[in-house]
Amino acid sequence: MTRTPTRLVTIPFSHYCEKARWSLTHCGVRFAEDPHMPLLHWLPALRAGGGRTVPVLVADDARVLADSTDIAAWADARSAGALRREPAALALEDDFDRQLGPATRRWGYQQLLPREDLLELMRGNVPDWELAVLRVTRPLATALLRRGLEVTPAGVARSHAKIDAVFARVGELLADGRRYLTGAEFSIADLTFAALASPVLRPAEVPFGIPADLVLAPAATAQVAAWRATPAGRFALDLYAHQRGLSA
Ligand SMILES: N[C@@H](CCC(=O)N[C@@H](CS)C(=O)NCC(=O)O)C(=O)O
Repeated sequence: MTRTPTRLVTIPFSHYCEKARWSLTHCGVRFAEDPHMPLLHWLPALRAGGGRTVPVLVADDARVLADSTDIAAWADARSAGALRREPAALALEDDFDRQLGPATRRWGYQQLLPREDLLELMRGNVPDWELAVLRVTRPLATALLRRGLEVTPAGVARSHAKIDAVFARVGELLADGRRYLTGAEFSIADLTFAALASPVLRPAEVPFGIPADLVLAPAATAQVAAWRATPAGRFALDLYAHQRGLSA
């Protein structure tokens, strides 16, 4: 059988895509990224055999995985267990996927959607024609994203409270001095927490997407600094500094 290189269809600044990307890197799986803008990712995702969301992985054996959790499990199986996935870690992964991911995404979009420079920031990361289409359709695209992701004052306030609650729970876990969330070893729980917290912590080591040094509005900048200063925020930033580039 002819094998084509493993391909990851993404939105470059999506944190679920970052979770999949980090899992693949950690497990030493080589892949090519196929990045697209939100809304325009639908067609490539569907064409790849996935659904409406990214990441979608098309493996070199033509297998298709359309969820970051499945991609992490697949990467781990390929690398004979490089990514620890014991039941406690999987339970935390699932909780972060359900609670933290949607909340940090909503908070991030609240900062980004009003920005005139968002499209230019993505130049070089996605096909140019996608930027041209979104430039012309920007009001409609923005309205669709706001409605689809519930980026409203009430939605953002709820998400802010949820992020605080998840960060507090992570802080409680770490309070006994453990190195990682489930004990002495780095696991999928740690990776998932850091990746899904990245839109509100903005670590410099995220390899693709919104530049970490992009200046946000003063209130958002202050909020990022406050989240960074929490035990959970410091923990995630430390994971990015020391684990993000490493294969197991
Ligand atoms: N449970 C999925 C969630 C993926 C997800 O929500 N992806 C977002 C990007 S952050 C997406 O593709 N949204 C597009 C849409 O819903 O149309 C996973 O872990 O892969």
